[in-house]
Amino acid sequence: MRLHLINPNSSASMTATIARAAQRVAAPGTEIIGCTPADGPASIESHFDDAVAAVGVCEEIRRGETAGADAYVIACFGDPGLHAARELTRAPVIGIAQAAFALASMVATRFSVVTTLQRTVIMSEHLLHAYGYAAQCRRVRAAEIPVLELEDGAACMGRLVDEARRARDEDGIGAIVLGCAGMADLTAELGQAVGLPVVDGVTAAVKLAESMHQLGLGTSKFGDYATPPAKVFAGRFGHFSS
Ligand code: 2AL
Repeated sequence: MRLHLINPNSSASMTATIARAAQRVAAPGTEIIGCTPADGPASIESHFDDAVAAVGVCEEIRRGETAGADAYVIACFGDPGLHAARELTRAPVIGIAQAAFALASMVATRFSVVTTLQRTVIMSEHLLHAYGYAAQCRRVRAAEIPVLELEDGAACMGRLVDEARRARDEDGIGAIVLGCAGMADLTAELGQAVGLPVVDGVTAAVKLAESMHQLGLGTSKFGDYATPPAKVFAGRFGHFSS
């Protein structure tokens, strides 16, 4: 199985970190192909970053369709471009936020999210409502760590542990969801420090993608995930014309 792991931001070193975490949990027959968009923001920490990154994600799906991808993971906690990406393929497309919420809701009735910057909290809250998990999430907390600082995991661990312990002690929860793909390699250490199940969306999404592939479950082409109507795109989006 060829799993295209799309890091929607343009930081290749972060793609490598995410791909290593994915490879550690992947089944022997799963090939993880880390993809970094050529164009886009270095990190995704605002609605603007999210909107621009979504185009890069769509471009990576189009590339993946030519390369023979069997499944895609969108490895940013805002799930940028998820619905658009699903329109462009019959393969499963998993967003790490939706994957993490799904698994967290099966190990605990209540969970909290520990994410990066306070300004991204609303983005996670919007997704919780959109996906139907708002009732199970007690709180989305920010550790005030810029995304690219996560590349030095040791320097961030103290702030993440402090926020996760506050969630454990104050929120009445049974599990914690990590709110950034760049936290994927810190999951086990955080779980040990906090003593609760810690759900990372990257690894959750990889295992869900493998399950869907094995079950023969792809993205429906019946309804709104059908291929978008052919039309002309102007200017620098001309390559989307069909
Ligand atoms: C993220 C993420 O997962 N990747 C990125 O660039 N930004 N999420 C976040 N909450 O800041």
